[in-house]
Amino acid sequence: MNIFERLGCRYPIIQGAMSNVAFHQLVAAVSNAGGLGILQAGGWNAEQLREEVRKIKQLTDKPFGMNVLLVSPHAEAIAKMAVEEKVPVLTTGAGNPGIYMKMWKDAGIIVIPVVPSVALAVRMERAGADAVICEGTEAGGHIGELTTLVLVPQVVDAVSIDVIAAGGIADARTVLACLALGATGVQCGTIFMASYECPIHINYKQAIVDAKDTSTTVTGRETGRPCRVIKNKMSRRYMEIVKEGIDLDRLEELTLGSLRKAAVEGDMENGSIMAGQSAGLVKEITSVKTIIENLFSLTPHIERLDTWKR
Ligand code: TUI
Repeated sequence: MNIFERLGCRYPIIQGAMSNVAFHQLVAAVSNAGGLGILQAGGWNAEQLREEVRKIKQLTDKPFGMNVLLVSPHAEAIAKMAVEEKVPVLTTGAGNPGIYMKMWKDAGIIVIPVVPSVALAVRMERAGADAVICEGTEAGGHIGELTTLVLVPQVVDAVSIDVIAAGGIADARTVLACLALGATGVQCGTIFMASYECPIHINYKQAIVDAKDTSTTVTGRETGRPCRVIKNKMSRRYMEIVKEGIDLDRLEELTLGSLRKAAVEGDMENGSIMAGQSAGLVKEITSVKTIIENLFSLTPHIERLDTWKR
């Protein structure tokens, strides 16, 4: 049984844990539609997230998950809260979750780290991960170097746990392509922002729909914190500051509140509009259920594809 069958998900899809975006409304909608909704953890503390977990449990009886953003100052408290609240699935981002693995596995939690390389995927399998999410550089937000197309098959060859593809997936063709690469399923973020249920400002959703192939750029390569965003006044300002010399404190100050500014206030000039390259494939704002059904409209033979894998 693959990881989605073990969980009882109708569709092999995870909703990415987008910071300041993926709150209880979106998570519950995705899980209720047959996918696996994941609660974001960026910038929130353990007690705020505990409330969100409890709201999700009221809205769905389906499995859901939470992300632990390993660079967060609250990571340790959030890691413990997940055990106390019996969160069924954890994904991790922006680091190596090795120090928490034993605690989570002892608690019976399914752990699915995001990995940007073969080496980390292999290390995660040895540490007891149930599956890995291979996120290509097409994805939005904090990213690695490799594309989904080259990362996924190399990880599929290197590990025997399930591999979930992420980065650049926003229609039925891109889902099918990932399954052909040997992925068990996909993780999508950007397309779920353009849903009725996603609790972000309408301007942010519209920016995703309006985006074309070349609308995103990567800020922060020079500082070692690459982050994909939709180009705007804010991304240009960030690049100007980097040119003036890298002042990490100044850049941190600029970025920290800016994602919230875009997602909550709808400020498309001074906000940081994190999104993946797949925004160019997103054509409308619709329901989570319609999004998922469209993504899987070319995979009626999904079982057969699965047997190709190894
Ligand atoms: O985490 C993401 N995407 C994100 S997080 C975010 S908010 C943020 N807040 C504060 C600082 C940084 C970001 C916006 N977007 N995706 C998962 C992801 N994980 N992408 C890349 C990685 C990654 C990178 C290095 C995972 C592991 C890793 O390991 C390095 C090591 O320790 O070996």
